[in-house]
Amino acid sequence: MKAPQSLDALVVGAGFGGIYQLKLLLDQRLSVKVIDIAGDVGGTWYWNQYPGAMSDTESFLYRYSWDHEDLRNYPWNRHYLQGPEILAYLRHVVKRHEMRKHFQFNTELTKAVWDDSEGRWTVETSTGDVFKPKYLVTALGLLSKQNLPNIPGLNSFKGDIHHTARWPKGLDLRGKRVGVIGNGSTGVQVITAIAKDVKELVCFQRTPQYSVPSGDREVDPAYREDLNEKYAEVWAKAKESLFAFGFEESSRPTFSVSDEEREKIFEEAWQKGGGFRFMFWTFCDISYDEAANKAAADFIRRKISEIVKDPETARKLQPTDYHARRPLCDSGYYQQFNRPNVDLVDLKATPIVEITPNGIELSDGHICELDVIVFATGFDAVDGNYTRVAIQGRNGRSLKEHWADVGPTSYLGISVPDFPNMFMVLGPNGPFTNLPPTIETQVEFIADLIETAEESSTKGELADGLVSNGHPNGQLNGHSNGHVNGHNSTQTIEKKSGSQRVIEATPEAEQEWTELCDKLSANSLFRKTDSWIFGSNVEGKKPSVLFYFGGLANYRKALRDVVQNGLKGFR
Ligand code: FAD
Ligand code: NA7
Repeated sequence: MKAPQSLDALVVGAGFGGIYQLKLLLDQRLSVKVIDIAGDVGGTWYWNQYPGAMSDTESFLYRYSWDHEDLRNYPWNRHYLQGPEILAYLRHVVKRHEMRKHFQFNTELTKAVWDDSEGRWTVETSTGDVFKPKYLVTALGLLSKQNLPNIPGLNSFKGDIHHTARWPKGLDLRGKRVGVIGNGSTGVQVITAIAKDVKELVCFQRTPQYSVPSGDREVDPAYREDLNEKYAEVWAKAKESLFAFGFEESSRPTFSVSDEEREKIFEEAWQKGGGFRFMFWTFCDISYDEAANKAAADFIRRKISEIVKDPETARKLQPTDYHARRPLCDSGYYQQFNRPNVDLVDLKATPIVEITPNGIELSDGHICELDVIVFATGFDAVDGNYTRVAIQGRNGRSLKEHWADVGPTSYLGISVPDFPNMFMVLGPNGPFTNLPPTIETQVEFIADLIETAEESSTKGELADGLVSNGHPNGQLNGHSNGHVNGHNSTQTIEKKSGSQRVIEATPEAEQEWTELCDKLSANSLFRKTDSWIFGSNVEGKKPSVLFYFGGLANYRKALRDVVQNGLKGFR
């Protein structure tokens, strides 16, 4: 084992979250390192290099808001960003802010143990490096641990098998017989991208999904100029909305308008494009009212039957359950099924029996002969990356044990009692939104917590408020909202022997937050529909509440409330 390296903070994960956390902690002049299993920065976009990988958040909000100059000058030419463009953007940010030397790649956190007497974490890694940080920030990503179903015969296949989240560079599928298992957001993207190039494409679909056009198109220079003028306002508005997708969420119930008007509104959303827009800009009740949901679902089903020429294929592609999974959008998904080289297998009618050396055998005895099998089968989302490694808090109790009975819990999606000075970015029960604005919100809050602990440690007294020092990025210090200065803070940060202070959520705060998240999702049709959003996509995983459904604006209000009330809920 190598000699332990002492650090102020260790950040794990080099995606959107880890990069910004590094930036803010360096600004505080702390000694910080970021480690990642990956070979470079990028997180999601380093791993997901499959053809068609695209963010379906519009380009102007799938980036950082804090570098105002870069926000206006960095080029993007289309309304949506392709995976490689996002990767290039994140590399650019790291270079522009001279952060590269602080990253260590090809390094996995395998174990982290809290030591109460030292007031530090001991972090072990796959490279044998040992780090001893005061603060451990885990930005492990909520969609990053792959879900690879254990289908009998998997290892017998003579061709190539790839999961979309581990796509090999330069893989050429031209002229190949390709099978894609899965038709979520990823499956829809990869199928749409490769259909025209491969010899044969067999799409193995278990549950049909609702998808609407993305509306991707080139950006008009006048649009960009206008946006550049208003960028600050646009971001402020997004952060004070529910989902932060850059449109105003509707407050109009589905049946408050006539049938004709409703059809017109759905059609307008279909033409504009965007899955979240279709669900939340049109009407306010699609996600929780059964009749409203059916109206939206019927509209999309009609569109599918108009687009897909073969009526039997169209029938198979039409979902029958609620439109209540992560809303999808595409660049011509249903159209691909009009190609003569594209076939659809309905796995509910003919399930996979096994993978054979030459392909996939179905329950009716038919073998689909294939050269390549693509698993677009998603992720063990949210807590998957946390329970896979050994993170031990006080008394040697692991996070996995802490979450064993009730499911993954936290306070604010950030902190867990008995895991002191550990802060999660996008941990369980954080907001369900377009993610960069939520990531920024959490990263800034975490930076402010650490700054407070540091200040109080050096001064030997409590800082005069979590964010009262004019932190240039502090989202809660009045920089972006002007409301909170934290001067009434009477926070109770534990003082360790020596001068190190320790912050963690209280058990009561964790319980209250968990109950709130449970309550907020209780009436949602999303909860009644199996998907990764409630942890019901992975075999053997217990479904549970994994998100705060109150929206980003309310989440930010909750954080301000924490600050104004003396770090309420933290010990
Ligand atoms: P990630 O980008 O996932 O980075 C986490 C990093 O942690 C990874 O690099 C991983 O290797 C590393 N890591 C994990 N465990 C360890 C460990 N034990 N040791 C060392 N390193 C570790 N979100 C949106 O808001 N809009 C979209 O349109 C959108 N599209 C998406 C499309 C795809 C295909 C996928 C997979 C996700 C999409 N997302 C989207 C979600 C996306 O994950 C987030 O937007 C964002 O990239 C998350 O950033 P992050 O830094 O939190 O995590
Ligand atoms: P998703 O949305 O979880 O989709 C996974 C797909 O894989 C879905 O169609 C699943 O069918 C299918 N699947 C999973 N396991 C199997 C097995 N064993 N057999 C057949 N089919 C299977 O993951 P994505 O990667 O598409 O998207 C995840 C998020 O990443 C997305 O929401 C964006 O935010 C980015 P099922 O529906 O379970 O019947």
